[in-house]
Amino acid sequence: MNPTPVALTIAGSDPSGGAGLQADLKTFQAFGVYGASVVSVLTDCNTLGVTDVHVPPWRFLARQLRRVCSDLPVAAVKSGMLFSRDAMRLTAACLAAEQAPPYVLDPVVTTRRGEVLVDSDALALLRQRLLPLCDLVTPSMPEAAVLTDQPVESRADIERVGARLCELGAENVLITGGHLPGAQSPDYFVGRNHAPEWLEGIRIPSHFHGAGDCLSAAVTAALAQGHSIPAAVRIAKEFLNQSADNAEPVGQGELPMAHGRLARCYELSRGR
Ligand code: PXL
Repeated sequence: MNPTPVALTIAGSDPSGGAGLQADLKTFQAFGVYGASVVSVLTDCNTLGVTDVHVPPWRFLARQLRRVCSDLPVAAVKSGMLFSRDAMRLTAACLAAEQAPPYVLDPVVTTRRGEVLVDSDALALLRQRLLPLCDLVTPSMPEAAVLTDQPVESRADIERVGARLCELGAENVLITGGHLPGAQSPDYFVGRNHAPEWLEGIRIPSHFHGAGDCLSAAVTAALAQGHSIPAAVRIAKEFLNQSADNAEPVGQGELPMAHGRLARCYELSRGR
């Protein structure tokens, strides 16, 4: 019998459980993938927003990374809210190793409400060190705008900054189009070896908490299972649609995704 694949998230903690490493672990679980989590930062956050951030000492993060990576056979890694320069530097050092597993970079730098989730001096490091290391980067439109320093409001803007993110070193880019006006909510997928492609989708008219985390975690889980990047992107998009469709208002603000109730996706991803 094949052992259960292991996926690692290096991410922030969301105590309300809808975003951050908690969302990642729930998503890994839904795929039947064993989830490990290294905590980069702690947030004071719920479905209504983020009010505070606590950064643990960098040595503690370094120790967590060493302990987990020297123990578990990690088959795929994602990073989420790293926040600080130190967390980015340590993540880059960990992923620059020769035998590093596939790496999905969720560039968590801002929320839909405009809350800033990155230290002001850390953005350059994200661009310079992490983008060139990743196999896939998964920005929302506002995140793509921050990363490229260009406005992202239309499909044409998305196509332009998608090419720019490849130039900056990303192997593959998936920009989510949830902030486009209208009834459609397409995602744009482009890679160095992948012709640009719009993955069409219908907007589900709610505001979600942790949707981007769920998407990048689902890609990571599918990669840990051995899928190619294009296949993992398709599986993840389907997972996201289902978890959005099944989302319920658990708290008083945005809807957390329904990661936990989607065991069927796991079967889908294994069957492909
Ligand atoms: O969804 C972005 C995000 C990622 N990580 C953490 C968060 C949030 C948004 O609230 O709190 C820890």
